[in-house]
Amino acid sequence: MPESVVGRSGPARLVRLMGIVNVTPDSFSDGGRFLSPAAAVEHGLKLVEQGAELLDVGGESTRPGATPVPWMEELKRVLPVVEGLRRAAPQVPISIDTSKPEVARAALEAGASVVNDVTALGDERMGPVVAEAGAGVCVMHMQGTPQTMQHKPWYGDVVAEVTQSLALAVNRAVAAGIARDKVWVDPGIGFGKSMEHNLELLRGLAALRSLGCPILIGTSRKGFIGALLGKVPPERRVLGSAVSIAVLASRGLIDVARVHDVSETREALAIALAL
Ligand code: HH2
Repeated sequence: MPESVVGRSGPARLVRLMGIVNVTPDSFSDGGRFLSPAAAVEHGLKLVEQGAELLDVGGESTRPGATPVPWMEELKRVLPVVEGLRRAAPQVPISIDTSKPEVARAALEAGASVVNDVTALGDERMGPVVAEAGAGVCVMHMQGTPQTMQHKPWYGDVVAEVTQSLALAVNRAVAAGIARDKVWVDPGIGFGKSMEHNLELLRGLAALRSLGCPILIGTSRKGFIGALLGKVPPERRVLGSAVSIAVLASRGLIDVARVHDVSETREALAIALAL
């Protein structure tokens, strides 16, 4: 590899883009836009055209203060979308963004192959559901719950504590029977973290490499980007989000980026990796 693509923390590497398909009325940046299954499927297909290699379908907002959704309602939102995407784009892997085993099981049966669990297998029934399906899992770090997480997040050493917590989550996944090479880790940007915590984590992301799992990152349109740019709303955080992914990729720190804006991120990545 030429010297010029070797970043501070390791060689730049290709990053897979996970396109976000939120089927919710209240997501922080795209809530209510894709409520009908047809609109959500169409959006997912557009993201694939733009370069998404996998799609993350979610039916419950986890923004700070979000109201939890009963599993039957969540399932009603996501199932037709998973089924529709499976039919329309059978080659594209689908991940289901849920922490509820009932929703995960149905989505896996309908063709999803990854469970994106922001509670890192918080419900002890989740691990076996993923294992029985032979599926993959993304375990994400969160301090508290979406209802409480931004009240007063506190850490002694945020990088060490998140790494340790994710190590335990990986062990839980493997103990439940999930193949180790199907476990991804995610530090959970914005989930029980202040702006400084988010920045420290992103700067120290190399520590997560010690876990030996692919690293997924979700900076897309998040609050810390809005704050860095001077309190701009989610729809004006596109460029900042793309830059965050390009910088992390050029340092070789991430493997999968969960993004709303696939085209823009892909362009930023193309330049960052070429340089
Ligand atoms: N962020 C959100 C939701 N799911 N999953 C992972 N693994 N990592 C993340 O950073 C992550 C996630 C929140 O973003 P979004 O889905 O756009 O908003 P909402 O939760 O309001 O639907």
